[in-house]
Amino acid sequence: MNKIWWKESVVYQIYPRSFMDSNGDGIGDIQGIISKLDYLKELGVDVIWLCPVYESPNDDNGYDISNYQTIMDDFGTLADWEALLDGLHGRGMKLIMDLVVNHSSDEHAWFAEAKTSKDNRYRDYYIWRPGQGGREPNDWGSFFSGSAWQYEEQTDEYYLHLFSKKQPDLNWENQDLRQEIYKMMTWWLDKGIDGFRMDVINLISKDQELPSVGDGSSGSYHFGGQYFMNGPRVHEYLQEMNREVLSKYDIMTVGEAIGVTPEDAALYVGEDRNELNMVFHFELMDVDSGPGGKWDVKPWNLADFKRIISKWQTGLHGKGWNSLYLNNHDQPRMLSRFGNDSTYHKQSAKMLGTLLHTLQGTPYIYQGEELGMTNVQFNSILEYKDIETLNMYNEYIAAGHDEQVIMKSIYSKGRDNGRTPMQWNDGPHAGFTTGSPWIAVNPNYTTINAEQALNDPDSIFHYYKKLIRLRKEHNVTVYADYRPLMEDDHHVFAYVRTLGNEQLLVVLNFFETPADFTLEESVQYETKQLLISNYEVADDDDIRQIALRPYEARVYKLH
Ligand code: ISL
Ligand code: CA
Repeated sequence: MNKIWWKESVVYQIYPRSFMDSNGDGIGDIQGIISKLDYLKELGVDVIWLCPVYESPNDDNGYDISNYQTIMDDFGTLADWEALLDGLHGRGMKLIMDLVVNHSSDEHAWFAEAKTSKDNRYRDYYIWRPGQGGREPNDWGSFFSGSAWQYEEQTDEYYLHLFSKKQPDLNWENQDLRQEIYKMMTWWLDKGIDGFRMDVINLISKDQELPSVGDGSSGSYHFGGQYFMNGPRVHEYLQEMNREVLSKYDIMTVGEAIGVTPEDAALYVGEDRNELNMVFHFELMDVDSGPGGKWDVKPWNLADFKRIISKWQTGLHGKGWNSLYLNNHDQPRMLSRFGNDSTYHKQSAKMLGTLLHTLQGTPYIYQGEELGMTNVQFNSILEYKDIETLNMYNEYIAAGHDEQVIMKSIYSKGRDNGRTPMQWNDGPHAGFTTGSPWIAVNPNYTTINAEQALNDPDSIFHYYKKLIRLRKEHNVTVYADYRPLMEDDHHVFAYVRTLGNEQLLVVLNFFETPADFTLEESVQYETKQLLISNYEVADDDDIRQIALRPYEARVYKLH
């Protein structure tokens, strides 16, 4: 057992725009976060992952960066940011920053230069190609709808943008660009940050042929992932980054990695690879996507859900470390998606939280999850702000899809579900702002809010606090291996984790219907200790056979 601080940490993700507004302009900001540091300390999290706070025209809420070394005006100043870092460190917490270097903003000074002429010294920081027969250089579609190429009149060429057209992809083939990025990362690390979350980091190396996916006959755009996911030079780049920057600091790194399998992931996080510490994979987030992708919503089932988790738990065991998350700023709220956000609000939120904190890996809590915040259903598309959602809506409407069907998929998958303001209390705008919020507050703030949760000893918040504490008190919750139980059962998710002579038994009823759990004979023990549960449980309860109540969760330590 190789003890490492980031394996024992619980991370809390902050989406600054929606966390807390300090000055009444309706936009969350750094001083707002500072005013809530005691709340975070009370919860007990160890590390804060701060989504981008850099200068940005906000085409994609800060994921389009126009200056990597200044703070966005909406959020405050560099002095505010330093006060945040000090405030966290002073309370024994750490800070990791979002690193968005697959692309920059088209308003970044590099791009402003690059587009002026083919021989500009920054031209090659981006990916330019001439058109093909009056069309784009290839048939790749953007993640945010339409072509992945944008025509630039001035030089009569197209540039690649896997995301919005205001997010041109950076050309990692260019060594000067890579050095600029390493210099920038070093600048932040020297300020004392504790690591990076790296945005879509497995997309930075593109197949230099940039081949089309189809044969051109359909005229439509296709997902070109095979040519840029885990591309030819990605590991070379990350090893270079590690050698020149990361290895010089005691930090943690987590890379967002689209379309990776556990085998791919092992190449990024393998302990002998000198690349990253963890990746975020998407397999679980795709469990309710049909063949048409994320907007093609299909019902998920527990068998698939368990299989994916088991595959990652066993696939990386002994090779590299897992990251654990059930939602974030790009995903619907976990409770509305995998739990029950009405009748069993509290029970199912606690059940999901139990899963998150009792697997092998580092748990990531997304802001509001600890309160049981839910998805939102705005009546009109005009209330939605997210570029991915709005572009999809416009494209589908233009293609003649039914508006109600589109709205339904937005209700279940839209990113704004996770971006409504934090619900601090039952006052106006949930106490998030004294002004008018940039995106509407979820109307359920009158019952779901932090003030209420802090005052209720039985709240989701207090349960999360206990889960986090358990990870500190029992090494078995962090380091133990994982073995699934009742694998084919469609209602119960159960597993046992073993570290030396200690075992952790986790039993979760994933649904409203009562379900039976049977502990297989192979799991032997002399004493049992109930570590946490979301219902009252008698001390002498027989764990060989449990009649589980709706969304019941129990964790035992066995000796
Ligand atoms: O979840 C997704 C799949 O449809 C996308 O919403 C998301 O764009 C993708 O997961 C990549 O996410 C990251 O990079 C994007 C940014 O919009 C996301 O917020 C970020 O997490 C581009 O920087
Ligand atoms: Ca503000």
